[in-house]
Amino acid sequence: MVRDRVESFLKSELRKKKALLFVLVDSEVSDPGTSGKLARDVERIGASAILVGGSSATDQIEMARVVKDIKKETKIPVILFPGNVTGVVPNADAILFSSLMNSENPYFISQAQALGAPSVLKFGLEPLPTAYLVIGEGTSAWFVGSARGIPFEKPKIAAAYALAAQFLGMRFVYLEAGSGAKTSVTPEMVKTVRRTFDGFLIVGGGIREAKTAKSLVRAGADALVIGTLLEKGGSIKKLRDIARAIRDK
Ligand code: 1GP
Repeated sequence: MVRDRVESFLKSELRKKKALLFVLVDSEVSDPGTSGKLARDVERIGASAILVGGSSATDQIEMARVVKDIKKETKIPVILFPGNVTGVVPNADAILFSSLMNSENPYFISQAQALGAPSVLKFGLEPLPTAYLVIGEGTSAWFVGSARGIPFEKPKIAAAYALAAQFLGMRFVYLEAGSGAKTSVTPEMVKTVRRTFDGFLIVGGGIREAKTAKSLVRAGADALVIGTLLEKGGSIKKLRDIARAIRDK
């Protein structure tokens, strides 16, 4: 029933590429009818997965429609990226089954997960056990998730959370600067987390330049998430540059 197809796929991709590109589609920002085309474009560029969700996406009907549109157009996995129980919808391949470990509200650490888990099972979504760590302050993820943001200049704190996540059996860590963040997580933080955490390390928030992407991968990121860059008819060309910069071993 619960399989590990997506996790195995990501691992096999990682054997071929230096790092993977995940594209985030916020179902409430994407224009209706365009998500399928966007998915096709990003698959061609070499994205390994499409994430659907985000902390401000709450309309389940819209989200389910976007997932269906994307599934029709692509072969790469569609992975839900829920900000709440409303982020659990059918027809996706997997879900970042995340605990916002540095939230001040237990709801985002374990209660939403308990409320959402039965639907994850019912919809046959593959749960990818993820420690979601919010870095810095002032973003939607930080506000909505009641996070006590880990300061950008405190990489050891992030590493301690990542190690705790590993001890708890989580196989994914997501270092999140927040969608549209002014600056991304620092390579220094990625490097410090990489030294202690040996699972799959995802980094996202505020990545807009190939140069930044490259430095994060060099520091040890396994996958980068790009969202805002592509919103509102954003730049596919820039995404292609990023994909090239992080792909080659
Ligand atoms: C947000 O990490 C993702 O959850 C992507 O961030 O929108 O800044 O690319 P951007």
